Amino acid sequence: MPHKEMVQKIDRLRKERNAVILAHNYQLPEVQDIADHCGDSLELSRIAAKSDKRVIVFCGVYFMAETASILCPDKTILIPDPMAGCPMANMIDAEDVRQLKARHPKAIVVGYVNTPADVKAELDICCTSTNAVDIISKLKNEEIIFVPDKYLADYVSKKTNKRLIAWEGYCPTHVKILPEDIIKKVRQHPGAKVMVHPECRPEVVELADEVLSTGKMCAFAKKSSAKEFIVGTEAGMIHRLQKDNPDKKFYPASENAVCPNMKRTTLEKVLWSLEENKTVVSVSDDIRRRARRAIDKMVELA
Ligand code: CIZ
Ligand code: SF4
Repeated sequence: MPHKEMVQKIDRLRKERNAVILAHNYQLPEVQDIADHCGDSLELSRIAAKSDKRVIVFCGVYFMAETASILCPDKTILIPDPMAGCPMANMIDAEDVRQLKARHPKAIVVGYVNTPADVKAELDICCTSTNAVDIISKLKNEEIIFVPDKYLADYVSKKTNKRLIAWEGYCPTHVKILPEDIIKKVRQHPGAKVMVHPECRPEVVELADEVLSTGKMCAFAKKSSAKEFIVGTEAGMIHRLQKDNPDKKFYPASENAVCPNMKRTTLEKVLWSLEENKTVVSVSDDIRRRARRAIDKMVELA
Protein backbone atom coordinates (compact mmCIF):
# COMPACT_ATOMS: atom_id res chain seq x y z
CA MET A 1 0.00 0.00 0.00
CA PRO A 2 1.42 3.44 -0.85
CA HIS A 3 2.62 5.45 2.16
CA LYS A 4 0.05 8.23 1.72
CA GLU A 5 -2.86 5.80 1.59
CA MET A 6 -1.63 4.00 4.69
CA VAL A 7 -1.35 7.26 6.64
CA GLN A 8 -4.90 8.22 5.55
CA LYS A 9 -6.24 4.86 6.70
CA ILE A 10 -4.47 5.17 10.05
CA ASP A 11 -5.92 8.68 10.49
CA ARG A 12 -9.43 7.51 9.70
CA LEU A 13 -9.23 4.53 12.08
CA ARG A 14 -7.64 6.56 14.85
CA LYS A 15 -10.78 8.77 14.81
CA GLU A 16 -13.27 5.92 14.39
CA ARG A 17 -11.73 3.91 17.22
CA ASN A 18 -11.26 6.94 19.51
CA ALA A 19 -7.55 6.10 19.73
CA VAL A 20 -4.36 7.98 20.50
CA ILE A 21 -1.05 6.83 18.99
CA LEU A 22 2.02 7.18 21.20
CA ALA A 23 5.58 6.64 19.95
CA HIS A 24 8.77 6.25 21.95
CA ASN A 25 11.73 8.45 20.96
CA TYR A 26 13.48 5.35 19.52
CA GLN A 27 10.73 4.50 17.02
CA LEU A 28 11.20 4.63 13.24
CA PRO A 29 10.87 8.18 11.78
CA GLU A 30 7.66 7.31 9.89
CA VAL A 31 6.07 5.99 13.10
CA GLN A 32 7.12 9.08 15.09
CA ASP A 33 5.65 11.24 12.31
CA ILE A 34 2.14 9.76 12.51
CA ALA A 35 2.08 9.62 16.34
CA ASP A 36 -0.03 12.03 18.38
CA HIS A 37 2.81 12.24 20.91
CA CYS A 38 6.47 11.18 21.09
CA GLY A 39 8.39 10.84 24.32
CA ASP A 40 10.11 8.58 26.82
CA SER A 41 8.28 5.68 28.43
CA LEU A 42 7.01 7.52 31.48
CA GLU A 43 6.04 10.69 29.61
CA LEU A 44 4.00 8.52 27.26
CA SER A 45 2.37 6.54 30.07
CA ARG A 46 1.35 9.77 31.75
CA ILE A 47 -0.11 11.10 28.51
CA ALA A 48 -2.01 7.81 28.18
CA ALA A 49 -3.40 8.16 31.71
CA LYS A 50 -4.57 11.74 31.09
CA SER A 51 -5.98 11.13 27.62
CA ASP A 52 -9.75 11.03 27.11
CA LYS A 53 -9.27 8.44 24.35
CA ARG A 54 -10.42 4.85 24.93
CA VAL A 55 -7.67 3.11 22.97
CA ILE A 56 -3.91 3.68 23.29
CA VAL A 57 -1.68 2.38 20.50
CA PHE A 58 1.72 2.16 22.20
CA CYS A 59 4.57 2.12 19.68
CA GLY A 60 7.50 0.99 21.79
CA VAL A 61 8.61 -2.19 23.56
CA TYR A 62 6.49 -4.49 25.70
CA PHE A 63 7.39 -3.22 29.20
CA MET A 64 6.37 0.30 28.09
CA ALA A 65 2.90 -0.87 27.03
CA GLU A 66 2.64 -2.76 30.34
CA THR A 67 3.55 0.40 32.25
CA ALA A 68 0.81 2.27 30.40
CA SER A 69 -1.61 -0.51 31.32
CA ILE A 70 -0.57 -0.30 35.00
CA LEU A 71 -1.26 3.46 34.98
CA CYS A 72 -4.53 3.26 33.04
CA PRO A 73 -6.16 -0.14 33.55
CA ASP A 74 -9.52 1.02 32.18
CA LYS A 75 -8.17 1.76 28.72
CA THR A 76 -7.37 -0.66 25.92
CA ILE A 77 -3.60 -0.68 25.42
CA LEU A 78 -2.51 -2.06 22.05
CA ILE A 79 1.05 -2.93 21.02
CA PRO A 80 1.41 -3.21 17.22
CA ASP A 81 4.03 -5.97 17.57
CA PRO A 82 3.87 -8.06 20.75
CA MET A 83 7.28 -9.56 19.93
CA ALA A 84 8.91 -6.16 20.51
CA GLY A 85 10.56 -6.95 23.83
CA CYS A 86 13.41 -5.23 25.65
CA PRO A 87 16.33 -7.65 26.11
CA MET A 88 17.60 -5.67 29.10
CA ALA A 89 14.21 -5.83 30.83
CA ASN A 90 14.18 -9.58 30.21
CA MET A 91 17.60 -10.10 31.85
CA ILE A 92 15.84 -10.33 35.22
CA ASP A 93 12.66 -12.06 36.42
CA ALA A 94 10.54 -11.84 39.56
CA GLU A 95 12.18 -14.90 41.13
CA ASP A 96 15.64 -13.30 40.68
CA VAL A 97 14.43 -10.26 42.64
CA ARG A 98 12.93 -12.44 45.39
CA GLN A 99 16.27 -14.24 45.75
CA LEU A 100 18.15 -10.92 45.92
CA LYS A 101 15.78 -9.76 48.64
CA ALA A 102 16.31 -13.02 50.57
CA ARG A 103 20.09 -12.49 50.39
CA HIS A 104 19.84 -8.81 51.45
CA PRO A 105 16.79 -8.72 53.73
CA LYS A 106 17.47 -5.15 54.93
CA ALA A 107 17.91 -3.68 51.47
CA ILE A 108 15.45 -1.42 49.71
CA VAL A 109 14.84 -2.49 46.09
CA VAL A 110 14.94 0.12 43.33
CA GLY A 111 14.23 -0.89 39.76
CA TYR A 112 14.59 0.86 36.45
CA VAL A 113 11.36 1.29 34.48
CA ASN A 114 12.90 -1.18 31.96
CA THR A 115 11.47 -4.22 33.78
CA PRO A 116 8.53 -6.55 33.16
CA ALA A 117 5.37 -5.84 35.22
CA ASP A 118 5.87 -8.85 37.53
CA VAL A 119 9.38 -7.58 38.35
CA LYS A 120 7.96 -4.10 39.09
CA ALA A 121 5.57 -5.80 41.50
CA GLU A 122 8.61 -6.93 43.57
CA LEU A 123 10.17 -3.43 43.76
CA ASP A 124 9.94 -0.89 46.54
CA ILE A 125 10.51 1.99 44.13
CA CYS A 126 10.58 2.32 40.37
CA CYS A 127 12.79 4.92 38.65
CA THR A 128 13.60 6.18 35.16
CA SER A 129 16.86 7.44 33.70
CA THR A 130 15.49 10.96 34.27
CA ASN A 131 15.01 10.61 38.04
CA ALA A 132 17.31 7.72 39.13
CA VAL A 133 20.03 9.99 40.63
CA ASP A 134 17.45 12.13 42.41
CA ILE A 135 15.63 9.14 43.90
CA ILE A 136 18.73 7.24 45.06
CA SER A 137 20.19 10.41 46.61
CA LYS A 138 17.07 10.75 48.78
CA LEU A 139 17.20 7.23 50.21
CA LYS A 140 18.50 6.82 53.75
CA ASN A 141 18.86 3.02 53.58
CA GLU A 142 22.24 1.40 54.22
CA GLU A 143 21.69 -1.21 51.53
CA ILE A 144 20.17 -0.47 48.13
CA ILE A 145 19.53 -3.08 45.45
CA PHE A 146 19.37 -1.67 41.91
CA VAL A 147 18.05 -3.70 38.94
CA PRO A 148 18.49 -4.54 36.09
CA ASP A 149 21.01 -2.14 34.45
CA LYS A 150 24.58 -2.35 35.80
CA TYR A 151 25.67 0.69 33.78
CA LEU A 152 22.87 2.95 35.00
CA ALA A 153 23.69 1.64 38.51
CA ASP A 154 27.36 2.55 38.02
CA TYR A 155 26.47 6.07 36.86
CA VAL A 156 24.01 6.65 39.72
CA SER A 157 26.45 5.23 42.24
CA LYS A 158 29.19 7.65 41.11
CA LYS A 159 26.82 10.64 41.12
CA THR A 160 25.40 9.91 44.58
CA ASN A 161 28.49 8.40 46.26
CA LYS A 162 26.42 5.40 47.30
CA ARG A 163 27.27 1.75 46.93
CA LEU A 164 24.55 -0.12 45.07
CA ILE A 165 23.96 -3.85 44.90
CA ALA A 166 23.54 -4.02 41.14
CA TRP A 167 22.13 -6.72 38.87
CA GLU A 168 24.33 -7.58 35.88
CA GLY A 169 21.92 -6.48 33.14
CA TYR A 170 22.72 -4.08 30.33
CA CYS A 171 21.27 -2.73 27.10
CA PRO A 172 22.70 -4.62 24.08
CA THR A 173 22.12 -1.56 21.88
CA HIS A 174 23.77 1.08 24.07
CA VAL A 175 26.86 -1.10 24.70
CA LYS A 176 27.55 -0.93 20.97
CA ILE A 177 28.58 2.70 21.44
CA LEU A 178 32.34 2.61 22.15
CA PRO A 179 34.70 5.27 23.51
CA GLU A 180 36.56 5.34 20.20
CA ASP A 181 33.27 6.27 18.45
CA ILE A 182 32.96 9.35 20.64
CA ILE A 183 36.61 10.30 20.12
CA LYS A 184 36.22 9.96 16.34
CA LYS A 185 33.00 12.03 16.23
CA VAL A 186 34.51 14.77 18.42
CA ARG A 187 37.43 14.97 15.98
CA GLN A 188 34.98 15.34 13.08
CA HIS A 189 32.78 17.91 14.89
CA PRO A 190 35.04 19.72 17.34
CA GLY A 191 32.44 22.29 18.43
CA ALA A 192 29.69 19.78 19.17
CA LYS A 193 28.33 19.01 22.64
CA VAL A 194 28.46 15.31 23.53
CA MET A 195 25.31 13.99 25.19
CA VAL A 196 25.01 10.30 26.07
CA HIS A 197 22.45 8.07 27.74
CA PRO A 198 23.34 6.59 31.17
CA GLU A 199 22.75 3.08 29.72
CA CYS A 200 26.10 3.55 27.92
CA ARG A 201 29.36 1.98 29.12
CA PRO A 202 31.18 3.92 31.88
CA GLU A 203 34.10 4.60 29.48
CA VAL A 204 31.63 6.33 27.15
CA VAL A 205 29.86 8.18 29.97
CA GLU A 206 33.25 9.55 31.04
CA LEU A 207 33.74 11.24 27.67
CA ALA A 208 30.36 13.03 27.66
CA ASP A 209 29.56 16.67 28.38
CA GLU A 210 26.05 15.66 29.48
CA VAL A 211 24.57 12.32 30.63
CA LEU A 212 20.85 12.45 29.94
CA SER A 213 17.68 10.42 29.49
CA THR A 214 15.96 10.90 26.12
CA GLY A 215 13.42 13.28 27.68
CA LYS A 216 16.25 15.37 29.10
CA MET A 217 18.17 15.27 25.80
CA CYS A 218 15.16 16.93 24.13
CA ALA A 219 15.06 19.66 26.77
CA PHE A 220 18.85 20.19 26.74
CA ALA A 221 19.08 20.43 22.93
CA LYS A 222 16.32 23.03 22.91
CA LYS A 223 17.76 25.33 25.54
CA SER A 224 21.48 24.92 24.79
CA SER A 225 23.21 27.69 22.82
CA ALA A 226 25.27 24.98 21.04
CA LYS A 227 24.47 24.37 17.38
CA GLU A 228 25.87 20.84 17.04
CA PHE A 229 25.44 17.72 19.16
CA ILE A 230 26.91 14.22 19.19
CA VAL A 231 24.20 11.89 20.44
CA GLY A 232 25.08 8.67 22.28
CA THR A 233 21.83 6.78 22.36
CA GLU A 234 19.53 4.74 20.10
CA ALA A 235 19.39 6.04 16.50
CA GLY A 236 15.68 7.00 16.51
CA MET A 237 16.52 9.90 18.80
CA ILE A 238 18.24 11.78 15.96
CA HIS A 239 14.93 12.12 14.10
CA ARG A 240 13.15 13.46 17.18
CA LEU A 241 15.92 15.97 17.96
CA GLN A 242 16.31 17.13 14.35
CA LYS A 243 12.56 17.64 13.93
CA ASP A 244 12.30 19.69 17.15
CA ASN A 245 15.42 21.75 16.37
CA PRO A 246 15.66 22.32 12.60
CA ASP A 247 18.34 25.01 13.03
CA LYS A 248 20.72 22.65 14.90
CA LYS A 249 22.70 19.57 13.83
CA PHE A 250 22.68 16.15 15.48
CA TYR A 251 25.18 13.36 14.78
CA PRO A 252 24.81 9.78 16.08
CA ALA A 253 27.81 8.75 18.23
CA SER A 254 27.64 5.38 16.48
CA GLU A 255 25.62 4.15 13.50
CA ASN A 256 25.48 0.74 15.23
CA ALA A 257 23.20 1.82 18.08
CA VAL A 258 19.96 0.59 16.52
CA CYS A 259 17.53 -1.33 18.74
CA PRO A 260 16.02 -4.10 16.56
CA ASN A 261 13.04 -4.39 18.92
CA MET A 262 12.17 -0.71 18.66
CA LYS A 263 12.33 -1.08 14.88
CA ARG A 264 9.79 -3.92 14.77
CA THR A 265 6.94 -1.41 14.79
CA THR A 266 6.09 -0.34 11.24
CA LEU A 267 3.22 1.71 9.81
CA GLU A 268 1.68 -1.52 8.46
CA LYS A 269 1.61 -2.94 11.98
CA VAL A 270 0.13 0.26 13.42
CA LEU A 271 -2.67 0.06 10.85
CA TRP A 272 -3.21 -3.64 11.52
CA SER A 273 -3.29 -2.95 15.24
CA LEU A 274 -6.15 -0.44 14.81
CA GLU A 275 -8.01 -2.66 12.34
CA GLU A 276 -7.82 -5.86 14.39
CA ASN A 277 -7.66 -4.42 17.93
CA LYS A 278 -4.36 -6.24 18.44
CA THR A 279 -2.39 -6.99 20.50
CA VAL A 280 -4.07 -6.07 23.78
CA VAL A 281 -1.61 -5.71 26.67
CA SER A 282 -3.03 -6.20 30.12
CA VAL A 283 -1.61 -6.84 33.57
CA SER A 284 -3.35 -8.98 36.21
CA ASP A 285 -4.97 -7.08 39.11
CA ASP A 286 -2.56 -8.37 41.75
CA ILE A 287 0.60 -7.52 39.75
CA ARG A 288 -0.86 -4.19 38.69
CA ARG A 289 -1.64 -3.11 42.24
CA ARG A 290 1.83 -4.01 43.52
CA ALA A 291 3.64 -2.51 40.51
CA ARG A 292 1.54 0.63 40.82
CA ARG A 293 2.78 1.10 44.38
CA ALA A 294 6.42 1.18 43.17
CA ILE A 295 5.52 3.73 40.48
CA ASP A 296 3.55 5.89 42.95
CA LYS A 297 6.51 5.81 45.33
CA MET A 298 8.72 7.10 42.50
CA VAL A 299 6.32 9.96 41.76
CA GLU A 300 6.18 10.81 45.48
CA LEU A 301 9.99 10.94 45.81
CA ALA A 302 11.05 12.50 42.51
O1 CIZ B 1 12.30 5.38 29.81
C1 CIZ B 1 12.59 5.39 28.61
O2 CIZ B 1 11.83 5.78 27.76
C2 CIZ B 1 13.90 4.86 28.19
C3 CIZ B 1 14.05 3.43 28.16
C4 CIZ B 1 14.90 5.63 27.84
C5 CIZ B 1 14.93 7.07 28.00
O3 CIZ B 1 15.93 7.61 28.50
O4 CIZ B 1 13.97 7.75 27.65
FE1 SF4 C 1 15.77 -2.15 25.69
FE2 SF4 C 1 18.05 -1.02 24.93
FE3 SF4 C 1 16.13 -1.42 23.12
FE4 SF4 C 1 15.84 0.44 25.03
S1 SF4 C 1 17.35 0.45 23.38
S2 SF4 C 1 14.32 -1.08 24.36
S3 SF4 C 1 16.90 -0.55 26.76
S4 SF4 C 1 17.27 -3.01 24.26
